[in-house]
Order: sequence, then C-alpha cells, then structure tokens
Amino acid sequence: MRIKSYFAATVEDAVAQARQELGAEAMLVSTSRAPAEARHLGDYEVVFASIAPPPEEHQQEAVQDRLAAQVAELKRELEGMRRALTHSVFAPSSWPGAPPASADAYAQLAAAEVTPDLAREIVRGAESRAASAALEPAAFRGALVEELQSRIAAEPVLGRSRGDTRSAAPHVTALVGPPGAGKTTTLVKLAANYGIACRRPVVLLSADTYRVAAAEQLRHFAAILGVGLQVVDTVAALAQALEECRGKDLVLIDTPGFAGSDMDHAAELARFFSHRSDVDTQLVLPASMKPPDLTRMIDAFAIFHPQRLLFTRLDETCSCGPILNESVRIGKPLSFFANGQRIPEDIETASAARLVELLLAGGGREARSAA
Ligand SMILES: Nc1nc2c(ncn2[C@@H]2O[C@H](COP(=O)(O)OP(=O)(O)OP(=O)(O)O)[C@@H](O)[C@H]2O)c(=O)[nH]1
Ligand SMILES: [Mg+2]
Repeated sequence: MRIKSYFAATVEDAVAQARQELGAEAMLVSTSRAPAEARHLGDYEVVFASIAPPPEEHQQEAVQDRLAAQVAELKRELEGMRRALTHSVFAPSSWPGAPPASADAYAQLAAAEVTPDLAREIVRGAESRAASAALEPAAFRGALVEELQSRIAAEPVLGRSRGDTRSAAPHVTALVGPPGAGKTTTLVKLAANYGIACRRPVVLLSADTYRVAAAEQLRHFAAILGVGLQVVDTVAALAQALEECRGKDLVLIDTPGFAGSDMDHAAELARFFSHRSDVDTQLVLPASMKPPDLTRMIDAFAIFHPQRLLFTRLDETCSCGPILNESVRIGKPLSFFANGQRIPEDIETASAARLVELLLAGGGREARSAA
C-alpha cells in the first residue's frame, strides 16, 4: 500500500491532484489544515492511500530501481578493486611462518580490513581454541568463528535498559551522526519495524531544523506511517516534547548531521543527550566510510557519549572489518545494520553471528540478499 500527502489552496484542488496521480481507486485517508511548516505548499493537506502505483509511475520506479542497483553494483566493484589494489601494494596480507590455516585466516581478516594487530590477536586466539585439533582446517574455522564472536558485542535494542520492567516511561532513542549517514532513513525503518509492526505507540521528534527540507522529509514519512511528528528547534523544546511523550512506548529522535570537523554546533545537543539517563543515543555511521575517517568521526562524536553504534550502507562495502575494529576499540556494542535504501525493508538487527558471516564471506555485498 502506498500513502501520500497532497497540499493545495483548497481541499478540492488537493483531492483533484491526488486523483490525477493515483487514479480513481485511491482512498481518502484524512483531510486537515496543513501544519505551519508545510503551509507554503498549500493551506490544506489531504492524505490518500492507494493499493497499486499508477502504471506510468510503476514503470518509472522500476527503471529507477534498476539504475540504482546498477550504480550500486558498479560502486561495489570499484570499491573492491580499490581495496584489492591497496592490499596488494601496502598491506601485509600474509603472515610468514604461520601455519597455513592461520595464514589464511589472517589474510581473510586483513582483506576485510580488520587492523593487522587485531587480526593477529584473533588468529592467535583461534589457534589456542583449536590447539587440541592440531589446526585441522574445519576445526580451525570453527575456532576462528568462536574467537571472532567472543569479541563482538551486539545489543539490537531501542532505549536504555530499565531495571524496573513495569516502568511506564517510553523507550527513547536518538540517532546522531555525520551528514548523510542515513539517520533519518534509519529512524523511519526503526519506527516501522520495531514500533508500528509491533503495535507499539510511536512518536517521532525532529531536532533537525538546520536544513529546510529535513523536517519536510520526516513529515512525509510520518504521514506514510501514520505516526505523530513533532519538530523542535531548541533543547528546551526537546525536553518539553519528551515530557509530553510520557504515554508513548517508543520515541525516536532525529538530529541534524554534524560534520566531524565542526562539532561546535553539536555541543548543546550533545550536552543535553549526555545528561539524559533516559535517552539511548546511537551513533549512526556509514560502514563504507574510509577507516581513518570512521575513527576520526567516532572520536568527534564521543561528546554525545553514545551507547551503541549503528552502521548503515553495509550494501556499499566489501569489507566489514572497520565495524569490528571500531566496536572493539571504543568498547561499544552494535545495534542495527542498514543495508540499502528501501524503507522499511533494508535494516536488520546486529548480531555477532551476522558480523562474523559478513567478515568471513568477504563483506557487506551479501548483506541485502541475506537480510
Ligand atoms: N545504499 C544505502 N543508502 C542508504 C542507506 N541508508 C540511507 N541511505 C541513503 O542515504 C541518503 C541519506 O540518507 P538520510 O537518511 O537522509 O541521511 P541523514 O543522516 O538523515 O542525512 P542528514 O539529515 O543530511 O544529516 C539517502 O539517499 C538514503 O536513501 C543504506 O543503508 N544503504
Ligand atoms: Mg536527516
């Protein structure tokens, strides 16, 4: 089902627009005065639901999907070539003198961009586990998987853990991260999969008033999902909005993207989240980011004291090692993996087993097909 809002000076005009685009079969869901921030689009908002997209649009969408898939595939291939070249020229992808099973495991982890030190530690750990099996390949593989899993912490949850399970306070999660990391898209995926699909009352808060289009983007999704959205432009307003969400079960907060080099603008929001023991702050990061940039970005966002790391764009990378490197380095668990642009499908819960699978299978290229 497809749900879409139309804005016009009169309800009749908005309905006419909707009928023209969606056809006579579309159902009118609601009619209201347009909210203040969307008033420039028209005084009235009508929301329509349609079962099938109109044929022309359907074809256009199919062409766009195909093009997007081809571009994504090209990107992955280029990325794979870049990494292969880098490794062959610079990285010690072998471990001279090591038993063949260890050397293979090391090469595999190095190809996934696990840092050399961590890769060595992991292989040594696997060797100790497999000692009794005399490094027989199948046993060694099992030991490697166990060793990797023991180093990965996953907490695929929303909200802070609460001692008192009878507490009526909502689970509150804020997504923070660099511009374009996928915060808003992921927030909508989470609202759909872990809110609406579980029949939990959800509300979205947007603290992103930096970009004019930001609230508009989220309003559009909120209309589609049929959930409430409140846009706040100060931390005081955010605190007040949280106070008003007491009756909800899940509150998801979208924030503006802050560039790692300019965190001054983030300071006030970071202070606010750091002092709220009821807010679970998750740092959203593209898995496809270059490892040194990823490290710098995570360090810049330390001012938010995030509880968990949420990686996006697993579909765009061949090497998931940096996910492991960073989670181990800062000692924070992984929450969710986003692996594409489709809403709400392209998200999965993070788990040690899944990350190991990605690391040993050669990266996130399989992320979507396995999701
Ligand atoms: N390939 C891919 N694209 C994604 C993924 N997640 C989000 N995107 C795309 O990345 C772009 C930016 O996503 P947004 O959700 O707007 O990112 P944001 O972090 O909210 O961006 P700002 O609000 O500008 O900071 C959109 O085109 C998304 O469709 C993902 O997992 N894989
Ligand atoms: Mg956004």
